[in-house]
Formats: sequence, structure tokens, C-alpha cells
Amino acid sequence: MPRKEIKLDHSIEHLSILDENGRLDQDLMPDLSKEQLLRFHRGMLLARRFDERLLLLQRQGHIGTFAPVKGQEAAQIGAVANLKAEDWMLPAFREIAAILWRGTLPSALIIFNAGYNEGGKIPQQQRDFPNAVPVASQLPHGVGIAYGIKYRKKQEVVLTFFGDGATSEGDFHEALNFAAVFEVPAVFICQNNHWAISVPREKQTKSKTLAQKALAYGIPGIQVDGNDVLAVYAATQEAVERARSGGGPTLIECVTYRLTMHTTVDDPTKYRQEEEVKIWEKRDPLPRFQKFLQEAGHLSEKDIDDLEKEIKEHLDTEWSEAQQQMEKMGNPLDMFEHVYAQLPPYLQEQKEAFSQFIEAQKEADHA
Ligand SMILES: Cc1ncc(C[n+]2csc(CCOP(=O)(O)OP(=O)(O)O)c2C)c(N)n1
Repeated sequence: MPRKEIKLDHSIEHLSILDENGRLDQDLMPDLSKEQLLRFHRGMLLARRFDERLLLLQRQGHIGTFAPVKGQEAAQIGAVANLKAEDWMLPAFREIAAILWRGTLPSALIIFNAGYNEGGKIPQQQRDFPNAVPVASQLPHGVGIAYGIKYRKKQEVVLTFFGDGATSEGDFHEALNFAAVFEVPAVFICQNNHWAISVPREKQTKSKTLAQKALAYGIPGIQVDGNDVLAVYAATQEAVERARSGGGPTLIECVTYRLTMHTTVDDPTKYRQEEEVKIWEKRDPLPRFQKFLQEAGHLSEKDIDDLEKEIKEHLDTEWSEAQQQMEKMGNPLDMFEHVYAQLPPYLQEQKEAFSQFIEAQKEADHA
């Protein structure tokens, strides 16, 4: 038999609505009220300021390591703003903006990052999953939930966040394949921030885009400017509507950039060039959106100043609240709680040994 061609009629769309200078493509503008636009702005600014506060707290030794969101606020707010309370959100470990948007308090995130279990407790009615630290593990979890939603004939949607590095994991491919075959209501948001710790996007995949990986699974995929909150919102809105109406999953690649370190234990100057960061600083999603809002007459300098003040006060209060709560926590023996109703003998032994160690330390401190 001769070789023959199987023609594949595919291409990938790239969507951008606000350019780098905050200028709008009117034809593509999603239908959003002034109030909604201002909520996006507040969500992005709150995440930016909270991220900065977490970095200070980490540098002062109040909390442990965390993964900063700086630069990726638009990708997260634009996506999650499409969810209803009954929808599900599964974050990776950099989703500070999305988590705050869904209603988690800054104090809870501070407590979580200070190492207390209590900070990771999600209220019963809030359909968010805890941070997924194993890269891409949240994708099969999300698809499992989405399968359950379909099975029960509910109208809910599952949105999962992950990075460019996650697309190299088996979990990513299994999740997309399953989601596609069973047409589950899942939206996959890939934040292509160009780096997976020290591995650049070019070394992650030979594919031209990450969005095109959708084609292999037979689902819609789109690449958007991930620093443009309106483009992310519009693409996710389409995907969420499709998922809710039985149209199955979508992969969205948000092209963005991690402006600071991978986590607070990492030094990006060891592996990336300062010039690259400078280029992306010019594409920062926050000033770009502010410019647009100001030019549209929705936001004045004074409004920004007032909001900055309000956010600072809010974060001060949340930090005091977190401190007060943490004073009542912090028994190191808590790590033995909440997994087993009855501790297995080897853990019981460890607990007793650790308890004796703590007592001995206390006595040594007093001596
Ligand atoms: C399964 C697994 N392998 C390796 C790691 C170590 N690790 C932590 S973050 C990270 C890079 C993740 O990059 P990406 O998915 O692009 O997300 P980003 O951190 O850029 O937001 C790696 C390899 C891990 N946490 N889990």
C-alpha cells in the first residue's frame, strides 16, 4: 500500500483584547458592566499587594516558603470570574489571586503558609480544593469530579489551574484524554509563565503552543494573552458555557510570565536573564488594565489611592487576625491528628517519643 496523507484541518486561535498599552479591541470586548470590571481590578490589586505582604512575612521569618503570583493575576482572575459558587476550582500552588477571589481570607492563607493545618481548611460550602504541590496531580482529580457531575446530571463546571511544566506530566495527558473521551464539564487553564523552576518553556516541549495539545485529544484549545484579563475572561466564558451545556472540556493556554522567583527558596538570577524580565515587566497585567479603566473613565487616580488604602488596612487586619489565631495553635503534636481515627502502633510510638523530646527541650530551655 502506498503512503497516503490523513488531512487534519486544525489551527490554534490566539486571543488578545487589550494591547500592552491598555488599548481595547472594541469588537472583542466581552459584555461586562463597570462594576464587574472594577471587581476584576480589585481582585488583581488585592492579589498583588497580598503577594508582596506574604513575601515580607516570609523574609521576616513569620511564614514558610510560598509560590508568588506576581504577573499572573490576570490569568487567574479572568478565568475564575466565570465560575459560580457551585462550580469547582482546583488550584496548583501559585493560585493566590484565584483563591482569594473564591472567598478564602488572606488570614487563612497566612496561617496555611505558616505551616498550620487549620489554614488549609476549606469551608464546607466552598468548592475549592487545597493547593496541589505534586505537579499536575489536581488534573485527574478535577476530571474525576467532572465525571461525577456528568453522571449526576448536574450543571456544574470544574476549572483546574496548572503551569507549563505540568503539561509534561503523565497526569496532564491522562486527564485530558479521559475528559475528552467522556466529554466531561472541565476547563483546563494552563498558565504558561515560561519557567518550570529553572526549566524554560523551550525545554518543556517542542510544540509551538501548549494550546495545540488539545488537538491531539480532540477538544477545543485556544491560546490567549494571559496578561490581558479581558481575553482570559472571554476565552474562559466560552469554555465554561460549553462545558455547562454538555459540550465537554476545553484547554486554554494563558501566555503570561512569572515576574519574581519560583518560590521563596529560589534565586532566578541563577538561570534567567534580567533582560527577559524587563520585557515582561512592560506587559504587566495590572498597570495595563488600570490604564484601560482610567481611559474608559471608570477609575481615577484617587480611586486607585483609596483602593490601595482600603487593601492595606484589610491586609493589616487580616495579619493581626492570623497572628491572634496562630497564638492558639501550634502544638507540634497536631501532625499526628486528623489522618487516623486510631493511630497505628508505629505512629503512636513516634508521637510518644516526640512528646518526650518536646518536654526535654522545654526543660533544657528553662535550665
Ligand atoms: C510530580 C512533581 N514533580 C516535581 C516536582 C517539583 N516541582 C515543584 S514546582 C515544579 C515546576 C512546576 O512548573 P509549572 O508546572 O510550570 O508551574 P509554575 O511553578 O511555573 O507555576 C517542579 C518540577 C513536584 N512538585 N511534583
